[in-house]
Amino acid sequence: HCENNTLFINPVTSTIPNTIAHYHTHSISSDQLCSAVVQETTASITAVWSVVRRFDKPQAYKNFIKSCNLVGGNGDVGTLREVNLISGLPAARSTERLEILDEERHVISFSVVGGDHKLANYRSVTTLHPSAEGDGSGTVIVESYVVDIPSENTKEDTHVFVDTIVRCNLQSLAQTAENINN
Ligand code: A9S
Repeated sequence: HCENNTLFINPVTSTIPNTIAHYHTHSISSDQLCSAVVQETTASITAVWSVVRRFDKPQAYKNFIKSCNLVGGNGDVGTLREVNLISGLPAARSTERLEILDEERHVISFSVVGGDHKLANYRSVTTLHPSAEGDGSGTVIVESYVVDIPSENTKEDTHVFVDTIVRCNLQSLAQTAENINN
């Protein structure tokens, strides 16, 4: 299990209600790793959710993505997307499946099911929570993930690599949402 890496990595995540905490509790095998990134924003949950819920449009905030096409499904759980990455990365494309889309609880999850990259069995869960910071109308974004450790890489290198990408994505998500007026 990965409770130490996810739920208690940052004091702010201890404010996550028990009904949501299980989404960030992953059981992993010894050849996998799990971690979580937390991002606070002054943007409202409504604004953040409007961006992050778009499984068909990850390029709205993920800067490593050039374009995206749905290749199966109609937006429900099980829908597949083909993501084309910007040049200069060690990969060109990734095929991803929508696993959870909970509009009430603000939970979205996807898994990686194909592509020319090394992140096998990648799965992430993103949840949104009211922020106690400032006037209380902001959002805490929590994204946890599980991934296989590639045989040619160390656990630590994989951890740093993926955490860096997720942190970039969440900073961009916060910025994108802050530019929306609601
Ligand atoms: O897209 C995400 O939410 C998260 C990650 C970690 C995506 C990683 C990535 O798209 C690259 C940035 C190209 C790195 C994939 C699927 C594989 C990589 O090697």
